[in-house]
Amino acid sequence: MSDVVSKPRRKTRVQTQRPRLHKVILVNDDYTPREFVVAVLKGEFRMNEDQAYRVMMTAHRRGVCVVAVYTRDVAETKATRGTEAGRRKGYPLQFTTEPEE
Ligand code: TYC
Repeated sequence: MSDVVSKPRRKTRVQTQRPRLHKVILVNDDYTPREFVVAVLKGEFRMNEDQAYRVMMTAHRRGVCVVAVYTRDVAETKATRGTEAGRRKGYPLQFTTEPEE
């Protein structure tokens, strides 16, 4: 029989990783009507009129605006749906995604 007794490890570190969040970003363009952008933000991102108007105007003035953060799948799905809503009407509206730092 073996007499080797190994010391138990003093600490087992259990680390639960949170999923990295991804930003959905609204990109300005010169053609999509403001009211349409507001309607897409309300329909796809559960914003009220006031929130949607502010986000639209921020993108309009600054070029881009972060709309919201989600897990990667949700962010990509919402960005695609928003972009497609514009394309169906012939607008170049664009939503992109980017991982949070
Ligand atoms: N710049 C557009 C206009 O003047 C409105 C607009 C705002 C379009 C934000 C896209 O992400 C956007 N009609």
